[in-house]
Amino acid sequence: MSKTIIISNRLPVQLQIDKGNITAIPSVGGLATGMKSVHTGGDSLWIGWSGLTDEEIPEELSPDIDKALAKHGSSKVNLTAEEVDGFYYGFSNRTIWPLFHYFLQYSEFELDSWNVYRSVNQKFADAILEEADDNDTIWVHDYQLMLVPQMVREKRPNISIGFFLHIPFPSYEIFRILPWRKEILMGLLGSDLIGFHTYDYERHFLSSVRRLLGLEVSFNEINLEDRIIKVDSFPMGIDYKKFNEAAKEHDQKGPEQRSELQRRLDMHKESAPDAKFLLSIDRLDYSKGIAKRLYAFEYFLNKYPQYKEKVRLIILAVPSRSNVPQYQLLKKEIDELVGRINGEFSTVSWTPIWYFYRSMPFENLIDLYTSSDIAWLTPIRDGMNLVAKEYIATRTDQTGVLILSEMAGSANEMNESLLINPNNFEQTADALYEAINMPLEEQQARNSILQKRLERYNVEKWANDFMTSLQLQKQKDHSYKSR
Ligand code: ADQ
Repeated sequence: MSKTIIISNRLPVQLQIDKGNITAIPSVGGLATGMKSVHTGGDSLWIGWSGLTDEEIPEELSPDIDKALAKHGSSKVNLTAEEVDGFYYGFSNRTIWPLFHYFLQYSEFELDSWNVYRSVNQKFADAILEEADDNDTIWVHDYQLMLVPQMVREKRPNISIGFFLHIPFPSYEIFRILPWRKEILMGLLGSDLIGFHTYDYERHFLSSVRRLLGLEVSFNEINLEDRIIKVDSFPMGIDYKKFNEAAKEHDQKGPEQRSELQRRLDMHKESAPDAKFLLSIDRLDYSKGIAKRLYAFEYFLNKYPQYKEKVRLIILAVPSRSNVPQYQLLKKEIDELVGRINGEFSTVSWTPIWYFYRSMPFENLIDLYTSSDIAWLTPIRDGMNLVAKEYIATRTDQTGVLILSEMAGSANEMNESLLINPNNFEQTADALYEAINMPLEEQQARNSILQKRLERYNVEKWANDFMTSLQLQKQKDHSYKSR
């Protein structure tokens, strides 16, 4: 029987070792959340890093860890602290992440971390090669593993390999800056199918292939030696049912079943029924535009002072990559901005910003989504942005307004939201004004269209479309070769 091997930097579970006890907790983040519904059957294996370095895993516990992971259909790639440093914090998050999100000034080009990236990609490829049979299907995920497809292809010329990039693929003018641009392209071209969230990313990639490698590209197919590689866009959806049903259950909870957070939110609603909750949820990342959002909020309060004491901004920022200096600086900047704005505008009965710097359990995410009148998401660049989709899915009475940056991949499918340019504070402040004053019927009309679309193009459909396209591509490639 053939199997599917999913491969990503992190496994869908996170390990914690406490006094010899091993616990596995589900990971936070777009990919883990999205693939959960795909990786459920017994015929798939997920290979990735466990989140603990070799130094952190006591040797005697290693077999128990393997067993705990096997229960989740997972297998770990072992990485030393030095490898994690060069591969993950280094090349992935100090070179590729900023460059692909157009933050050129943050992008570092270190030969040493490139070398570690290459050798760690080889480790992942070796882990696949150990498990894979020729008729298996390999699905490689994301920017940390862009060399893996070619490394696997070298040893298994006929195996089926798909690659999906979860972040933007930048325009040729940006991508060409990378010293190892050809190696990255060749790494990706080991795949049979390369998927992106949007048509624009697909177009940028094809243009780089044409201009940097001089390869023949016809429509969305690339000819490389004796293979045809297909490039396509697959906008990732969410587990719509899970969010929608959780929100319905939430609606039915009596006061005693409500969480502490929900009770507090209710109390504030009761004391000021006209006040609006604005919500923003992101990993603490410069690409998410949290600082700009705070400046825009300050601008809004100055431009529309009648909304003082009438709006409250809830910021939920999930700690992320805190070993990378840019992220530490950003944390400091946001802490200071929140402090300054609250200091400037607070009254005895009103604090304009509630700021949580932590990960929250699913139940509390639902509390926040369902209690917020407006979701305000302003990434400077974002591959997709699933939070926007999750917010809409939880609006069971179809009220609520989504204000979304046009730089998020999801903006392409969410035209019924209020789309803004996050660098334009005037426009953003006006969108907030419009959202606060939008009639209920208009909110419902917009959200009912959005909900239908999200329900149809859910994450399961995304994964199935990708897998079907990969199979078709493989068949096409076989018949091309046997011509
Ligand atoms: P991320 O940058 O992590 O993903 P996003 O798509 O918004 O961004 O996904 C975040 C996920 O984490 C959401 O499912 C959300 O519910 C969850 N989450 C956020 N805050 C949380 C909190 N405080 N506690 C618990 N859970 C929280 C990357 C790309 C995106 C792309 C995804 C999927 O950067 O552009 O959409 O991959 O491809």
